Amino acid sequence: MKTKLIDWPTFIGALVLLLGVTLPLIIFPEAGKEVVSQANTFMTENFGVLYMIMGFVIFAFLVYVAFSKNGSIKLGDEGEKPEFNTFSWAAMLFAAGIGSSILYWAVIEWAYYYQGPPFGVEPGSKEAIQWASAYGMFHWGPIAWAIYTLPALPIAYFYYVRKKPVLKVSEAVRPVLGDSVDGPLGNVIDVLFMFGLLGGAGTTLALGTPMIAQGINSLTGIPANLGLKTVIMLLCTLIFAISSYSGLKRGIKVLSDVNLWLSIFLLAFIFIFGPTRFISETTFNALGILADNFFKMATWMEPFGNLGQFESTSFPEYWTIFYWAWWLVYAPFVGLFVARISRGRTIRQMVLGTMVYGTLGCVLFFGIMGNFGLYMQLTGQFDAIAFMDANGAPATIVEIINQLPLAKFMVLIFTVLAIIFLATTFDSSSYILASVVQKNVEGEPLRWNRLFWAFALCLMPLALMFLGGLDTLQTASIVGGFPLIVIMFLLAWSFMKASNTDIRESDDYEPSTIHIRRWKNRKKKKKRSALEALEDKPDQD
Ligand code: NM2
Repeated sequence: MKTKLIDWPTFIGALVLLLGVTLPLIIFPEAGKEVVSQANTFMTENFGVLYMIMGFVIFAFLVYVAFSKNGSIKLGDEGEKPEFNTFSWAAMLFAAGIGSSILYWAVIEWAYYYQGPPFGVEPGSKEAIQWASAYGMFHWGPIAWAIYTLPALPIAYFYYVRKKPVLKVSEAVRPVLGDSVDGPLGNVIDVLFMFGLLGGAGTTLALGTPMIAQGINSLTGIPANLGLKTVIMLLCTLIFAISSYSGLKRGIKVLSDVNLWLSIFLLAFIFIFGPTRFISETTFNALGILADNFFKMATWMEPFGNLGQFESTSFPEYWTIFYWAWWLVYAPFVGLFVARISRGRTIRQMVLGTMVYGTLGCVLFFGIMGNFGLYMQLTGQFDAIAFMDANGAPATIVEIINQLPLAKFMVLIFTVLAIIFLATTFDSSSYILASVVQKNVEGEPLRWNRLFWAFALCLMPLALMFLGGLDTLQTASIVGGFPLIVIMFLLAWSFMKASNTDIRESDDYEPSTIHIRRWKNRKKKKKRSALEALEDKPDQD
C-alpha cells in the first residue's frame, strides 16, 4: 500500500470533521436536529441574499469568460483531440453532476410549487400551475450549471495548461493565495470542500434511498422500512465502490453510458406513451416563462413578506437558496471531475458544453416527467397532491410512474435507473475525494484510497437517514457549504489572474493553447501589416 502519496493532514482532517459531525448526530438525534435547524435558520435568513447574488454573478461571469479571449484557451497540447468524444463527455458530465435526485424532483417538484407558488400567487390557482411547470427548470437550469462549471475553470487550467498534476481545490487558488496553500490554509480549503461534498451527497442519498425503497416495495411488496433502506444504501455503496475501484475509463464510463441510455429510454417512453402534445406544449411554454422571468426568478427574495406586506412563504429560503447551496457543495467536485474529463477541449467548449448540455438534460427530465405528473393531476386521472398528503413524496413519485402503460416494467426501469444515477454520482465523488487527499495524481488516485472514500461517503447519509426529515437534510448541505462561497470567489479570481498573466506574457510562455498561439499570430499580423503599411508608403508616395 503506497502511503507516501497521501496528503495526510487533509485526509485525517476530513475524516475527523466527518466523524465529529456525524457521531454526535447519531448519538443525540433530537438535539442534533435542533442545532442543525437553528444554524439553517440563521444562515438562510441572514445570508440568503449572498447565495442569490453568488448564483447570478457566477452565471454572468461564465458567460463573459466563454466569449472572452480566455475562453479560447485550449486545455491540452496543440492539435490534441478531446480525450472523450462529446457524447461520452456529456454523458459523464451529466451522470456525475446529477444523481438520483433528478428522478425525485423532476417527477414531484411541480406539486410543491402548485401548492406554494412564489410572487404572492394564490396556491392552486391558474397562475400557480404556470409557475409549477417552469420553476423546476429554473432551479436545474443555467445558473445552477454555471455554479457547477466555475471551479472547473482554474482546476482544468492548472492541470492541462500549466500541467500541474494535482487535482485539488487548494491548488487552484494558488495564484491568489500564493504558497500559503501548501500549509494549513490549503488543508482547510480542501477539507471544507470535502465536508461540503459529503453533506451534499448525504442529501442525495437520503432522498434517493426512500424512493428506491418505494420502487422495490411497489414491485415486490417488501415494506419500505428502515431495514430495506439500509440494505439499499449498502447495496448502492457496493455498486459505486466497484465502479470507482475499476476507474475512470472502465467502471465510471460504462456506468455513465448505461445511465444515459436508460434515461433516454425512460424519457422517450413517457413522452411517446404519455400525453405527448401536453408535454411538448407545456415544456415549450415553460421555456418562455423562464426566459421572460429569468431575472425576476434569479433575484426573488420576498423581502416584502418579511415586513408583513403580504403573506410570507419563505419560498426563496426553501427553494432557490436551498438549491444554490446544494449545487454549491457539489460544485468543486463536479468542477474537478469536469476538468479531469475535458482534456483537449477549449475553455469555451467546456463552459458552454456544461451549461448547455446540463440545462438541456434537466429541461428534458422536468419537462417530460414533471408535466406527465401535472397532466395526471389536472385531468383528475391521478390526484398526486392528495396522495402525497397521505403517503409522502417518495410513494407519490412511484405512484405517478405507476400510471404509465406497462406500469410494473416502468417502475422497474425507474428504480434501476435511480440506483445507477446514485452510483454514477457517488463513484465519481469517491474518485475525486481520493484525488484530493493525494499529493499528486498522475494517472488515477490509488485504489484503496478510492475504496475508502466510497465507504466514507455512506456514513453521513446513514446518520441522516436515522435522523429523518427532509429539513435536516436540506440544512446539512446549506450549513456545510457556506464557506464555499468565499472559495468560489477565490477560484474565479485565480483563473482570471493566471490566464490573463499567461496571455499577456504569451511570447515567453510555452504556447500550449490554441488561443495563445493565435493571439500571438494576430499580434504578429498586426505588426506585419503596420510594417507593410510603412513599406507601402514610399510606393504610394
Ligand atoms: N443537485 C444537482 O442527487 C443529485 O442529483 C446530485 C443534486 C446539486 C441538485 C446533485
